[in-house]
Amino acid sequence: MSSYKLKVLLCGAAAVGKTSLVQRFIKNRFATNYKLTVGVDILTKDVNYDGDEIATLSIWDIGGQQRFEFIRSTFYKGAAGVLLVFDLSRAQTYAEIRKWLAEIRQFAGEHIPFVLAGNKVDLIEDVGEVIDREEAKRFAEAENSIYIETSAKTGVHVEEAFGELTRRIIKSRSGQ
Ligand code: G3D
Ligand code: MG
Repeated sequence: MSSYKLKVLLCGAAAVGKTSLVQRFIKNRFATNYKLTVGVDILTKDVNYDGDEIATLSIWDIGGQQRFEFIRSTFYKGAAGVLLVFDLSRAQTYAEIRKWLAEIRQFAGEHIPFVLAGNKVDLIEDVGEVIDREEAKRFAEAENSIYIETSAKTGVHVEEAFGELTRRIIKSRSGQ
């Protein structure tokens, strides 16, 4: 039986791969022709942590157009943790991370656990390095987080990103 029910948010600029990451995580597939996220999708998945303990995540995936005040308060309310995503092939999406983090902390609480995900790592061999990945790692660590490079396309590190977030949420709750 699951002892934890955790609301987890996907945050980050449009088209960084938020919906693709959650689809990969939940259905283990990469869909190339789904619709843009409209409104908020809430998907549920049980995650193992710490041996045989189970947490139930409800993962909130919001469309880029939906970030208006009225929905924003509902989105952030009661959130336990955030997967904060940028796109390793577009520097601007990394530049916006600090703004996202400020908003997350304002609406969801100063100490909310998050994992910083650099998604589309599969594209680096084509487009080269457009952001300083060491700087991303240092930034995450300075903000009491961890930096993980993912690909919703190949599936690399997607389980790890959600798993690490779950562990960090539970650890923060048990006061360790
Ligand atoms: P969003 O939910 O953050 O807005 P989406 O982003 O999940 O809708 O993804 C935006 C685009 O990036 C999609 O392409 C999607 O296929 C692509 N994408 C997402 N994750 C990855 C990844 O890890 N690697 C690669 N190569 N592409 C990815 P389209 O062409 O449909 O816009
Ligand atoms: Mg989406």
